[in-house]
Amino acid sequence: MFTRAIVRPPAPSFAEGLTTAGLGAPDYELAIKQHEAYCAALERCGLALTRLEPDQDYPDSTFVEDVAIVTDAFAILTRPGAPSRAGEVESMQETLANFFEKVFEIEAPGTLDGGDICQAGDHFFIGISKRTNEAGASQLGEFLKQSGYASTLIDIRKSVPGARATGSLLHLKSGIAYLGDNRLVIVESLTSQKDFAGYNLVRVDQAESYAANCIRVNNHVIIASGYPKFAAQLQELGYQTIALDMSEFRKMDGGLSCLSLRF
Ligand code: CIR
Repeated sequence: MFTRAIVRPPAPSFAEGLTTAGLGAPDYELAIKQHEAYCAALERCGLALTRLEPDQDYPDSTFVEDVAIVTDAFAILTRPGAPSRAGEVESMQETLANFFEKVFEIEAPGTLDGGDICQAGDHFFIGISKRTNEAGASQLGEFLKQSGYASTLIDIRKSVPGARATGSLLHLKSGIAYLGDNRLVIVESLTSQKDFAGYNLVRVDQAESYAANCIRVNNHVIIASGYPKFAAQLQELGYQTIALDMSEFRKMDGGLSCLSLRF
């Protein structure tokens, strides 16, 4: 069960952040409304929120998930792969110190974005991507091992033989989400990865790939609205879902998991 989450509303500079989506500039007022709805959904799931101040200097800083990994035992400050996001770590360090006795750090030459890290029970999948390199992944793997967690690297830069190229995924969690109960939500392009073979897979229709970035929060799964097939799949499996409009965050390559650190 999660009890807390850290969030940061977008700043007025939000539209100046990094994006490859090609969906146009986000509407700031609408992004704020969507972020408020996101916070309300987390509270409905029973979480107490720590709301950080918007940070005008860092347009991508609303995507707090990328700057830290939080586990039951400790937190890790990342070293974001995008230079424009490096400075987001400092204020997160102060925040995490309020909640965690042990806060480790990824160090140069390692780079790592939290969006590439997917915890599935005692196992962590670490995506190697445009943002997370081998050095960052191996530092994280060591921290995890010391605390009794296993980890596997998943290279999302290469296409898997026989599968569609995964090159369009920004982060590993753009393509997978762990729901608990050995169940993994997964985009088509990753289904043939042998590392996921032992899981019950909820395959996301290719036309609904964005929906794969969902979050299980206690008794609910929070999903992006507008993906009816996926919503039906989850409901059929017995999950209670909360659907949120993510349009403005999608324009900046962001999804549901990116907007909070949950612990
Ligand atoms: C970026 O490119 O860093 C942001 N515009 C989007 C980050 C999304 N984060 C995530 O998927 N964990």
